[in-house]
Amino acid sequence: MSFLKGTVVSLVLFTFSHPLFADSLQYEDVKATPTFALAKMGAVYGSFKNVSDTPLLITGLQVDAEIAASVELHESYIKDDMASMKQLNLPFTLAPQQELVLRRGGKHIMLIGLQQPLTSGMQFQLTFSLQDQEAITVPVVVSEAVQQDSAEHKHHHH
Ligand SMILES: [Cu+2]
Repeated sequence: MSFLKGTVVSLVLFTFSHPLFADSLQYEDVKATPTFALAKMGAVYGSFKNVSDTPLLITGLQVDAEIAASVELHESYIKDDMASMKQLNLPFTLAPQQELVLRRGGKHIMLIGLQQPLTSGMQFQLTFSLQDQEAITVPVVVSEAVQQDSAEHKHHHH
């Protein structure tokens, strides 16, 4: 009955990504960078916007155990000409209409304890736990084409 099983799985995924939840958190360009074979960490970039009228609290981040052991929100910074990064504590609050842009050299989502290298074209799910709301599962594609922390950062505003 593998056909039936497949159907159930797709229904579950559909439920989690139902447009209903896009009412509060919208996302775009969610991508992870490819890693080298023995990498233990990977980064996810993209844009996340609270399009609701109330603050949105991101209380947790999860990824498939087959992808990585844990997920953290990080911020890169330069100190004494050295690039470094720190973990940002959750919950992370997005004010109404506030956008969280994750990009190289800035805030990013860190996958820690990679179980396998991330290769171009791979896809996986990242789950955002939200206070007082259903969790949102966001599809992530592994791609070289991630947002750069540069002036020509081309994000379309409406
Ligand atoms: Cu990091």
